[in-house]
Amino acid sequence: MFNRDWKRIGLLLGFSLLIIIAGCGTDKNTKEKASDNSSKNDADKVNYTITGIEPGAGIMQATEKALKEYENLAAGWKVDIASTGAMTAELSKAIDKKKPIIITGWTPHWKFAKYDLKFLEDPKGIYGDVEVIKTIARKGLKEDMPNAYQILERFYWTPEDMESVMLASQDGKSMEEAAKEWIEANMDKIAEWTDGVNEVNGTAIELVHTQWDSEMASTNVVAEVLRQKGFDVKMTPVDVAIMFQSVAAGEGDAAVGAWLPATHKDVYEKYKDELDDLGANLEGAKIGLVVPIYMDIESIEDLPFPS
Ligand code: PBE
Repeated sequence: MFNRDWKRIGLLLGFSLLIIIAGCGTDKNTKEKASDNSSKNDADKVNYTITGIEPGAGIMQATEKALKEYENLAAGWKVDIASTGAMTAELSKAIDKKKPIIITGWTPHWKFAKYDLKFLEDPKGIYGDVEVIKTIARKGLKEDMPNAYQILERFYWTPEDMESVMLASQDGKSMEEAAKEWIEANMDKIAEWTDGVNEVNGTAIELVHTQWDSEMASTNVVAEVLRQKGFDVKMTPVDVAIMFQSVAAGEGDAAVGAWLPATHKDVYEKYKDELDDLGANLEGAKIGLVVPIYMDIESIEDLPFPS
């Protein structure tokens, strides 16, 4: 009697376990299918198109490379050349409607504070790893303007510092105003950069910079610190390639927006012997393909082949 009952319970248990396992199996298969379908649907909806930014950006060059080197992308994906403003407008529209979108994205940038976004994994390493933003100067600046050089060489801040300036400007302040306010609130940091640096009387210095928010923030902060030491600072907006070329040619005095070792690799390699590399002014930058977290995709490799 005892034995028979246990056998029955055992049988029942075994049977239910089987059902559970089978259930899990089915569940998993349907889930996988659903996910395949949803990434296919998403890809159809975005027309197999990545929303890009300005053609001169390092991230656009990397994306062209990704479009060649990932088989699935090479099979017919495209990147839209646009502007950062158009890209963030598209992003905001998509997120409002919970629609799919794939952008060329980077951090530090306010979009990560404003929206829930994720980088797609990049198993081929096309977009590089976490990188730094470097300060570069023309050869001879150290001798010609030792005071400015010292400040430029010491300029170092965190992604959070940069983000707070970018967010203040995003909230409607001019970048110059946002930079001034950040400086007032961070006099201890400024003191580290300027300690022992002599004031000058109107020496002219030219900073060349790209016009992304990150570089508008850093360049405005450094420009203001230099102004407070008596420099007459000119800020010249240029393209990535011109930023390096101008500093290498000794036309621009310095720049604080060199994203390395990945984003600006090619142009840096071209000019590195003709310029002075002052090292990182920020650590923890990154570029890649970015999507809203509600999209069911984790890796560039899993973007579907166009059919
Ligand atoms: N960015 C922002 C630039 C550098 C700063 C990542 C869009 C780029 O060259 O790609």
